[in-house]
Amino acid sequence: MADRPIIFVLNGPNLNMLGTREPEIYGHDTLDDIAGRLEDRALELGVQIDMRQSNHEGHLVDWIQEAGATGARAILLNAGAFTHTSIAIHDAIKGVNVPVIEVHLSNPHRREAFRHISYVGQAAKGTIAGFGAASYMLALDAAAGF
Ligand code: DHK
Repeated sequence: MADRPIIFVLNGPNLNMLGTREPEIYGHDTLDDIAGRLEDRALELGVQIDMRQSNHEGHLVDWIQEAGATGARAILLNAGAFTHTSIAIHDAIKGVNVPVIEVHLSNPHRREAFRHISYVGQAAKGTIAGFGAASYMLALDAAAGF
């Protein structure tokens, strides 16, 4: 249904490797598994998701701008390691009038010190982290209420 509000679900570097990448940290679900569950939940919530992944920082900037230009309801953003490095993504979030929920499978604050800084979190409306694939589901439930 074309008129359901669109929620972008943007995923950064190495998240295409979910399922086999450090499963003790990121779990066994693939990104496609997560997308399937989000699609089902989106139907129940009366929204639709547009889920994407890229290993390239500029793609994430482009997609955040696109979400703004097309009037997306919200963005769920797991920027992967760019979370901790990217002022460009921080600025892109600030530059659009779309609420962003920062999402992480793991809890970066329990991990290495270099993950304790989040340029995404400093621009986002809120953060959900540490619940594995359920972090995405919790974020979708929150975003559907915006
Ligand atoms: C994913 C990554 O790829 C890491 O670089 C972040 C995040 C944490 C996650 O838990 O989803 O530090």
